[in-house]
Amino acid sequence: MSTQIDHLLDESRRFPPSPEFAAQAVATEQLYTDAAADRLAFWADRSRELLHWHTPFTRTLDWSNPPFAKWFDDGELNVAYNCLDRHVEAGNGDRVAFHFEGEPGDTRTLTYAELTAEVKKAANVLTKLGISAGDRVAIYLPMIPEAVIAMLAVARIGAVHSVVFGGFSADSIRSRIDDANAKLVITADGGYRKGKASSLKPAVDAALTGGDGTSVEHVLVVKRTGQDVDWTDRDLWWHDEMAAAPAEHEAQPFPAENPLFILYTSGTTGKPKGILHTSGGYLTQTAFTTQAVFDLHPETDVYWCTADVGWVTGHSYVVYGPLASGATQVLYEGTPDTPHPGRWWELIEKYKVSILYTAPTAIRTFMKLGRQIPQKFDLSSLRVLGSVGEPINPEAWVWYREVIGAGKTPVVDTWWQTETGAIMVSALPGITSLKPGSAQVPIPGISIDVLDDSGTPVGEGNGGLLVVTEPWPSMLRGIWGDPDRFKETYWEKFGDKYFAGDGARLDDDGDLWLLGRVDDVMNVSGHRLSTAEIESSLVAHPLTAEAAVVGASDETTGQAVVAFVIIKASQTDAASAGDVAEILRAHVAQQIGAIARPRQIFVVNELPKTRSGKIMRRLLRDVAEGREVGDTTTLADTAIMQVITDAMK
Ligand code: 6R9
Repeated sequence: MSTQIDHLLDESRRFPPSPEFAAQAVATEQLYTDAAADRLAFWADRSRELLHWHTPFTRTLDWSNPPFAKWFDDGELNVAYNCLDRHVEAGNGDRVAFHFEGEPGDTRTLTYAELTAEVKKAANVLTKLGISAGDRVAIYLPMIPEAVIAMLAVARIGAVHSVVFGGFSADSIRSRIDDANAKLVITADGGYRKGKASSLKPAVDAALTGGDGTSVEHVLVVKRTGQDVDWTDRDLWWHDEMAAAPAEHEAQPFPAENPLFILYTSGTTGKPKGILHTSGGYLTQTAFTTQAVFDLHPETDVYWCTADVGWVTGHSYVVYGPLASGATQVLYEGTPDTPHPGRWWELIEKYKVSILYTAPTAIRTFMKLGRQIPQKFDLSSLRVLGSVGEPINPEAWVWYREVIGAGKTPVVDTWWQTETGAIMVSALPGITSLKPGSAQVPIPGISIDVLDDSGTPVGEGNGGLLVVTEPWPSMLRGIWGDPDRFKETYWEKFGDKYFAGDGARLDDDGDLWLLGRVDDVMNVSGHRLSTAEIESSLVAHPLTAEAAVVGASDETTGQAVVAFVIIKASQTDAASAGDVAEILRAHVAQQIGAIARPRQIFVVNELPKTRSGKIMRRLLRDVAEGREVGDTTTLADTAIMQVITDAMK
């Protein structure tokens, strides 16, 4: 890691904004000045300017009971009204909200008026099914318009959605439904991925059978692929319910701190954390950052964030931020390489996309395929490019700008997390002189620092731990049902400062370089996975005695899951090492989801442990990355690494 960082810090290329871009930019220097003068007044101004408040707020921040923040808490608003009706009322009902493109090539255009009408009907369906404010609704859908409609309908009636990524398994759905006591699940028969129909409903069916019963009363099923599905008494077709639902629905105001959604994310222990976000502060910061960071001009831009709504990026930068801003978006269901490796570029040409927001793992994949593929398409509509999910290495950054952005578009590298709800660190196009590989500076109104282990700021030129030093509007309000874990995970280390779990370095200009997680959380293709969660899945299999999982660096996905397992003595004859690896890879995919499937599994006789019994993952990472094994002096058995390395030859 350290040689890589030294190399990064040698990066001397700079890309100042062009005068033409700066002249038309949404963000101005004044934002930094205002935020520095009075941070709370700055956010109050943004909130009043960007949102419609049914009842205006008079209090900006209540931090009397840290770390439980309340923003704008005496105000009332309706999140869906802010994303829909008000644009229609302002005369923009005919503006396209979504250009939807299914993987097989089917398309659907939804204007703001049409999207509003769909959400009103869906809100009536939910009410008829007994859902009211505060109830939890699980959503397990492909990237189709109904995913957005379902989320907004839940928000419209003041209920709480918990979106479960469509790639997750029945067990993952079950644990999320149980943790939040969801009353309703919204799913589909299936969706299109990699050129074929893949099923979704069977996973929901499996999640709802067995165990001690479930809180779920109904399952609402969108017909997407038309494949056969099993049917039970609790199931209802989405299209039947929508056809029968009244068209009118008036959005009621809810308090600013009304819960909006729960989104589960990996922590350092096995159990995913239900990150809770609320309404007014979250919508303020997602709307502000959509406009300032991506330089969104909603009348003329076509914006495409490629994230799935199952991840926080899809929540904040497909649904809430862009819709609150009145943006026109592209929504694409499928994989980037179906039916051909130029599909994304074809979509950009077709819809004249001007703002593209995607992840480094995708950019690196395209780099490997070669520039001749994007060069076949007209990408001249692009004017801003964004990156999120993991550090973007300078070479990928420069390729992105040169090949996709014709050597002229700003590239903004945006650092944030499920917990932060919205972008926290990013250049602002039109203002910042860009530095490839660095996320650069906190956005206006956000206070970030880098501390050493004892809590002292490291200062420029040094590395340490990234913290947020002041509460921010879109911050998580807690972990669902577990206030103690919320305090322990994020606040215990530095008292009054939010500990993000990322290492970072401040360079001599004061720009931030993100260095990856400092805990046992991996980042695979921009998705967070916990080593502990995959280890517990592996040891749950009858073949496995012990398991250790590490994130090994991977050219394409950033990190890849590599597992070391010890097979139970009673099972060693049962299967060959090769078979064992295959069986266990399939097992993890089935238990957690395909994204967690280990790239490699090594069967070993022992694991390297300290005298206190902690697995030394650092050493296993050396092995997995093909490096010379580092310092083994704290191992209980110093010979063990030699045995493991030999066994892998
Ligand atoms: C939005 C999102 C959060 C973790 C975060 C960090 C990594 C995200 C990054 C980045 C370097 C960036 N991360 N953006 N690292 N540069 N621009 O990805 O949320 O899934 O919760 O992941 O991702 O390690 O802590 P989430």
